[in-house]
Amino acid sequence: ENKESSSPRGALIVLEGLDRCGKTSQSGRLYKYLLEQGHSVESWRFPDRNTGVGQMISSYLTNESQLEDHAIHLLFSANRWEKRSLMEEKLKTGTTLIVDRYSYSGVAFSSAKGLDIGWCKAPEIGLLAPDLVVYLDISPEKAAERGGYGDERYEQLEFQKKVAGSYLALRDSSWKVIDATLSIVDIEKKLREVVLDCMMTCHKGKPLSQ
Ligand code: DGP
Ligand code: NA
Ligand code: NA
Repeated sequence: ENKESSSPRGALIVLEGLDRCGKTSQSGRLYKYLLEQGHSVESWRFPDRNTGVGQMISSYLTNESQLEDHAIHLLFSANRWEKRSLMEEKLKTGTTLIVDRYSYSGVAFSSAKGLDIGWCKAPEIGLLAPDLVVYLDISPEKAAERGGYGDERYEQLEFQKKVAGSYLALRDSSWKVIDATLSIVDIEKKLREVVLDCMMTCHKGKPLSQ
């Protein structure tokens, strides 16, 4: 029997939410936990600021450069495309990926600027489909209270309100929504539950899709 095709694949787990919803620290905690449990797992994030495209995105986000709204949208998307083949390879060889932001951020943030939602979705077609999307739910007002926003371009209450509306429109019944105002430990517990359940389904042979 072919070893590679019979070994269980990894799961593509995506965390989404407004800025300061706690996504980044929860993905770190989840990563540590899965590693300790002996799983093959990696923690990823988008934008990945380490690539050439990622550096252009980073200077846009820190207001060091200006880019037309459609142009930056396509760069964010390109940043996901440039990691696609590595992503597929990792998943197929059994590594679970915990990904902090993905295509949904792309669509939510750009459509919040008023770009057509269909146009926003188009460049994401053909990227790998997540096995699980977890949305850490917090109101824009509560998020803004959390130690204040940094200096980055999108970290403003009025804009985050629009992003929240976009996420609400994007959500479907497959998303797992976790109340991001619960304690860190309670969020972590709920997150582990939905993630372990998803990993089990992937191990059982649920195919990877686009
Ligand atoms: P983060 O590194 O997670 O703080 O993300 C940086 C900021 O960029 C954050 O405000 C969310 C936003 N963002 C992430 N992905 C995309 C995307 O694909 N398109 C747009 N327009 N914004 C994004
Ligand atoms: Na941010
Ligand atoms: Na973040």
